[in-house]
Formats: sequence, structure tokens, C-alpha cells
Amino acid sequence: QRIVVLAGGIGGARFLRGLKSAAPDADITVIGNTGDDIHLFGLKVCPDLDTVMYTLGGGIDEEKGWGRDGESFAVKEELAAYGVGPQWFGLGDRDFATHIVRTQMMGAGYPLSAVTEALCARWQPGVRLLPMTDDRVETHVLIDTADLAGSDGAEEQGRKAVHFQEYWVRLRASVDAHAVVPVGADTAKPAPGVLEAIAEADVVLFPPSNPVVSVGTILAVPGIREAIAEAGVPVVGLSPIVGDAPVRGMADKVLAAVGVETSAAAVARHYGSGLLDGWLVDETDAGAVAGVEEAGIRCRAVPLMMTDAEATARMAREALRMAEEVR
Ligand code: GDP
Ligand code: FO1
Ligand code: CA
Repeated sequence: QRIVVLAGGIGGARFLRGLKSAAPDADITVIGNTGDDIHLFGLKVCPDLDTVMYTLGGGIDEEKGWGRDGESFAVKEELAAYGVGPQWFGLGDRDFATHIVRTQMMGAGYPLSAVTEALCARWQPGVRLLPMTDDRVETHVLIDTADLAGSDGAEEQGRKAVHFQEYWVRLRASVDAHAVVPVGADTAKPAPGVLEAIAEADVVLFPPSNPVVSVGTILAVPGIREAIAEAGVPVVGLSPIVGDAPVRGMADKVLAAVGVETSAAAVARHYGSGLLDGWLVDETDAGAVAGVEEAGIRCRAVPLMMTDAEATARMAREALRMAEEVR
């Protein structure tokens, strides 16, 4: 069975771990979000690709859900001693090595997809991990300048675009997002293998990843959404929203920016019946099932908390079971 999964960071990576154990013989291709990517200290950092690679390869910091296990921060401290930031982004020593290898290879002319393959040769994630595109895409978030810390109100009022990582990590999504723009996506091309994997897939899954800045960014690369719709295979998603709130993170802020209410049903309608065939909501959201089905999307309520490996594998089995039902 060939399964294609559109993944962000933590939600995508943890689900993939469950999918691998639920379908050990499946051929899994992951299309990873690269809109979170950021250049720091001259290095290219790909948080979502790395989260998937480290999680499936056994090198993740399980507690934080991102970055390397057994991490130290000597380089960051030394940079800070020179007054070189940003201080708000926690790049660890072990993680730095990944970014150095990536940046060196890209400087030598290799595309991100080839570099990702090379990094995965070490980590052996057990899936084929493809960046959504080899082109540079950077998600920016439009905020009010008046909301920025240090603003005394005297400066000119207006809107400002900040990098998604600055919005998420430095500002902790504490200010309203007025728009989320995947800068560069409109002219980006799917990375080699992406459209082929979709065309050859038996099923496409949307893990409980952020619908706006993870799955939404991948779908913003021209050709990907169309390829999924045209593949004619079951497309099944799992809600990252449980009990009208994100399980983790601040997805409500970016959902509001695109005019979508923070509920499992609203996210299903946002993807739409033109894209989604099936949608799983958490058991606590059983009340949402009827409305989603009215929108033309098969829906069922099952436990959707990835508390441990077995619970996560059960979620993956439910998603595959629903795919068979809507096939
Ligand atoms: P990120 O790039 O690290 O933010 O990760 P993703 O975009 O892949 O996933 C983030 C989403 O995962 C958040 O919106 C969370 O609500 C969701 N999430 C995290 N843990 C769980 C869980 O146990 N169950 C469900 N249903 N969603 C989860
Ligand atoms: N997330 C944080 O909340 N704080 C950090 O300092 C941070 C550093 C970081 C470094 C490398 C990496 O691969 C991921 C990192 N993340 C950090 C996670 C990540 O940037 C975001 O949480 C997700 O991309 C949100 O979608
Ligand atoms: Ca992310």
C-alpha cells in the first residue's frame, strides 16, 4: 500500500510514528512543510523536516517535540557572548551540525530534496521524506506594529510582516495574526517526486498537523492540491483541534487569520469536500460528526490524543479504515 502524508512538525511526526507501526509494510511518502524554514547565522534551518526526520529516526527531544535529544547549547551561548542573536530561537549544538551539513550541500548546488535524502541516509526514518518544494518559501505573518513589544504607541501605526518563527517562537502567537502569507509559494514548483508520489498513491492522509501553516502551506504550492484532487484516491484527515482548541501550540491564532473558527468541523469545511473524503474528530467532538457529513465529508469520532504509541497507532488504523470505506 502506498500512502502519502502531508506533514508539518510535531503533529505530523508523531502521527507518522503511529502510521509506521499500524502499517509496517506500507510504502510511506511524506511531503514535508518547508514554509517554516529560516536562515539563521548563515545556516538554513528546516524545523518541520527535521522534526519528522529526528522523530522517526530516534533522535528527537521527546519532551519538547523538536530539536535533538541530549542537546547542549554551547554554540548559542558563545554567539550570545558576541552579542549575536537571535536569542529567542533555541538552536542546539547537535542540531547545528544538521544545518551546517544542509547549508554546505546547498552551497555546493544540491537541491533541498537531495540534501534531505542525504540527511535521512543517517537517520533512516523508514519513510521517503520529500520537501514540498526545492524553491524558497517562507511563511510570514501580518501583525499590527502597535502590538509589538517596545512599541510606545508614538511610532507610526500599521501592519508589519514577520517570519512565522518570529511570530510563533518569539511572540508566542500572543498578538493577532491578520494574514498568513506563504511568500514564494505562488511560483514554487513541487519538489521532484512529489506529484509522482501523489499520482501513484493508494491513499492520502492529512495528519493532525496545523491546517494553516503546515498542511495549508503544502497545499499552497501550485500543483499539489490539484494532484491530490485528481489522484482519485481516498483523502482522509485527522483533526488537530480537539474540544475547540488546539491540542498543542497556537493554531487558533492562525486559523482566525484565515477566517476559520477553531473547531474540528470548521477545519474539515475549510479543507472542503472537494479535497477531503474522510475526517476523524476526537471522541469529545462527536457532536461535530453530523455537520461534517452534511458538508459531504464522511466523519467519525474516535480518540485522537497521541498519548502513547498504541493510541497513535490506533488513530492511524482508524484513518486507513475510513479510507477503505470512502474508496
Ligand atoms: P508543528 O509544525 O510542530 O506545529 O506541528 P504540526 O503542524 O505537524 O502539528 C501541530 C498540530 O498538532 C497542533 O495544531 C496540535 O493541535 C496538533 N496536535 C499535537 N498533538 C496532538 C494530539 O495528540 N492529537 C491531535 N488530534 N492533535 C495534536
Ligand atoms: N520552537 C520553539 O518554540 N522554540 C524554539 O526555540 C525552537 C527552536 C527550534 C530549533 C530547531 C527546530 O527544528 C525547531 C525549533 N522549534 C522551536 C520548533 C519549531 O520551530 C516550531 O515549533 C514549529 O515549526 C511550529 O510550527
Ligand atoms: Ca511547523
